[in-house]
Amino acid sequence: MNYDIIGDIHGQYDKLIGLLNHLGYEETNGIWSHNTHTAIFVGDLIDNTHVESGISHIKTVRLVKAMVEAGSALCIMGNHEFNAIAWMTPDPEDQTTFLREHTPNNDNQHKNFLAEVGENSPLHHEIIEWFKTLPLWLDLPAGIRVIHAAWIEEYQAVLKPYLTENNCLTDELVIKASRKGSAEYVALEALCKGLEIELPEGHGFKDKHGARRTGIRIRWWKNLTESTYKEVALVPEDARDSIPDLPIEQLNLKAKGYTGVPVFFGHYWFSGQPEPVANNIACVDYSAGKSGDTPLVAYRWEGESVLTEAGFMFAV
Ligand SMILES: [Mn+2]
Repeated sequence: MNYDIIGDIHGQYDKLIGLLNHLGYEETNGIWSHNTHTAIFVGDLIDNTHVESGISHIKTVRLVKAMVEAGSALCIMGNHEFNAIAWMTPDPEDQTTFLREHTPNNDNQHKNFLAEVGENSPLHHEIIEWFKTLPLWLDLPAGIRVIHAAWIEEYQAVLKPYLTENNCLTDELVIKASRKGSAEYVALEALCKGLEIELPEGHGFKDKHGARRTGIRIRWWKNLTESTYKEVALVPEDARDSIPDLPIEQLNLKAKGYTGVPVFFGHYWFSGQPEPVANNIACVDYSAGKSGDTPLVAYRWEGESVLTEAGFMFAV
């Protein structure tokens, strides 16, 4: 099997059409497909804080859903699809609230999607029901794996008892994974949002909003037991000098370095020239969600066990 693994779209419909054309997909009766390749979407189809002519949440979801239903694509769940489900699911313990709180911050991330589909409309319900059918990860017989942010088997094992046989969420897991601090919450956060660790006492950095932070997102694919904070930190370049070049102290490390078959993920808003982060690991999110000409990126996989820069494709 040949697969095109496509990064986070965040409603950028025009970029999606541009990429599908570039990859040689064709539209027949409203459904995009390719003769020899199957598309795989890594999640985060929705949520863009901008309103622009090239952005359409509805058209993006409809296009991907039609491909999945026709068998020309697979799609997994991103953190934004999970959030969308939790946003409209009443808390069974307090029916006046929702599993994802309707706070101003949460609303800000989601409001453009809600405005487009019409909150609580039949279309909104239809889309959320479809999101619930998206698996959390794919482990394909052809020899590739796909997850939204981080492939960490210890956390996958935590969720496995609450997943369907196709690795989709059950209603029970949507509730459990919405309870801050629960094992299921921690596991889902890690898989869909990546690993974070605390810096040693007294260390911190300024994020892009100028706020001081003491926790860092990390390169989960590195062997953390042999790395320093500075080596694994995923922080803005101008913050890197603030990160200590000290061995990582945390004892409950989940990531010992990934050594399996090729794994693809999105989520990280990478920039620059796309390239694998290791022979068997590649991120396909190069910030297509941003305005302007940041590309929607795909990796065209044709059976290789060593991933290469040449495998990345995007319309320029
Ligand atoms: Mn994401």
